[in-house]
Amino acid sequence: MESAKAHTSNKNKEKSVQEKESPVLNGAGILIKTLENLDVDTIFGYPGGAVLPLYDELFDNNDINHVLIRHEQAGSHAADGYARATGKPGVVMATSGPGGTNTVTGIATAAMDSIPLVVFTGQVPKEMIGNDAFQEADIVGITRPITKNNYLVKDVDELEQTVREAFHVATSGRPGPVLVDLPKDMLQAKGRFSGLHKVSIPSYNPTKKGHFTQIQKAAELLSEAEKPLIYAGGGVILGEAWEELTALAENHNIPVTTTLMGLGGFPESKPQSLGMLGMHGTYYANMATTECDVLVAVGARFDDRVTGDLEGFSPHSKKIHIDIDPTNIGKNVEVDVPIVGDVKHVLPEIDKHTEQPDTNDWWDTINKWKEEHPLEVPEEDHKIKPQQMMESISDITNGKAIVVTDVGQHQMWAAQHYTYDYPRSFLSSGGLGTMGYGFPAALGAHFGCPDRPVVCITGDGGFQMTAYELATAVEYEVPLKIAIMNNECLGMVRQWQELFYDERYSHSILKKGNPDFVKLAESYGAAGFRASSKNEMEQVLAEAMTIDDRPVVMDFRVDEYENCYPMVPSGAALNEMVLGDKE
Ligand SMILES: Cc1ncc(C[n+]2csc(CCOP(=O)(O)OP(=O)(O)O)c2C)c(N)n1
Repeated sequence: MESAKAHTSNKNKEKSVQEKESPVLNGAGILIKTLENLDVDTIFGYPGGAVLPLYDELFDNNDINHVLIRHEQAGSHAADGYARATGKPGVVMATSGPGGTNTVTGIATAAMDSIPLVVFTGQVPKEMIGNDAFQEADIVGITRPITKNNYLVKDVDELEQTVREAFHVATSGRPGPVLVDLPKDMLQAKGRFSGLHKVSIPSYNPTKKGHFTQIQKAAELLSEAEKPLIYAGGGVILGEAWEELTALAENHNIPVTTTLMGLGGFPESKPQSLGMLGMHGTYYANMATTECDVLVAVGARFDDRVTGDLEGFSPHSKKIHIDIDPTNIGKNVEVDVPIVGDVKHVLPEIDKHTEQPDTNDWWDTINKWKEEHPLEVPEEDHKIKPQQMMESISDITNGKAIVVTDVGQHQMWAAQHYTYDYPRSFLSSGGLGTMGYGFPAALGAHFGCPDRPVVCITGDGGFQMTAYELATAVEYEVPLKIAIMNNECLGMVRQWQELFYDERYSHSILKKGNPDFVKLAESYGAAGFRASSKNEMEQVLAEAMTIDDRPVVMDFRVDEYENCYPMVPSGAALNEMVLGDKE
């Protein structure tokens, strides 16, 4: 056995070896080295006084690509788009005060959709905190409710470990945003970079394996089901469980409906796919949810846009809920079989123990619903119909693009009328519903996946919230395709005002104030096109696809009175859908 003395001397030796090998750097240097060590390849950031030491480190750094965005809100959305497209955490850098507060909408957006972000903010020097110093904001306090965790690093010797912990927390369990606040004097102080990878947080240990008895109960319920349905959410994509989900559905011929966040988690070309459920879900997905006898919720959270009126939500079913976050289970809807665990581990276990349920009659019913009420695409040429626009984009990209949307009617048409066969291909702000998200998130998706075509579907309202990022897209020669569904109004607001407020269009018409989007694009050095008919639109799309050295803005003039259906009115049950204007 090693004596206490020998142990101490070994430890001292280890320490001195480590000290010899670990370089003395300032805090800024330690942070950048740690990021390199964690394989961070891209940062979306904007400089300012408090983070100047960091920007000085970045000046001659060739390993990390710093993308100079034009507004920190856009930076946080870009990092979010990068994270959703790649599965890696998105990284943001902003200065103290307004830099930090500008990231707040992006952090809240990421928190609602469980997206891993690590946001670094500058802070005033430690002794000035609390003095209302120039550009001081309590960003840790401000972001506490919208981050998974956040830190104020006071001691340079704790910086490296804190950064490693921040990445670990952001990416493990149910992912989410983490913020690290960095006082300027700490960034200037000297310390050592160890390069040691270990992170251990005893109080934080997400459960991965589901409980065996619960898995057996779920498999039994599924085996005996006559009308089973899988309801798959964003957790399938976050947990990289798309293959496991496809295997379960195909092996037992179980229909699958996905949430907005889950689109692409199950290939929509497969016969088991019912498309999206919820407020603008397909008729057959919503009917199947209402009529099923066993509902398997996989990485989904029974969000109100999915359930409609809770009283009428899937009233006849036994419910199985698989989620890595125990606080999600039983929150909105009572379930019969809760399974806390990683969907990637749990799904194959359920698959293994499930016997083939008899679903022939169930499929007859579903196929009848599909025939009776498919998603409709109006055929017209003198005006562009939004549904046509999405089908044309789906065709021209062979369903292989990363589609990034803003929020509104176009978001729902983009969800309905593009065939999502691949994960990480539909990026949208689901939980927070953040207008202005789409374009910068699409930029971020491009930086994460430069070889995949990225198409941003946006509204004339939402695009104007972050259109200034055209500067970034032009500077970095990003060949992003931006398709504006231009209905000259805040379409989703107008639709609700038409249907529920007696057509009193209060402050939702944009006509006069809209810019000339073609000239706007050209003024930044981007390409700009306009189309007003289906034929013109298809020509513009074909030309846009050939441009590979700059962004393309396409101003598609769509029918301003088109409404997005099916629609479950707020407060109604899922099967109480309005199917069209004629009703
Ligand atoms: C930041 C923000 N402000 C307001 C809203 C409320 N809102 C939801 S949809 C919508 C209209 C969006 O209009 P547009 O971008 O033109 O898209 P369209 O609905 O016409 O497709 C509004 C104002 C929001 N979601 N986000």
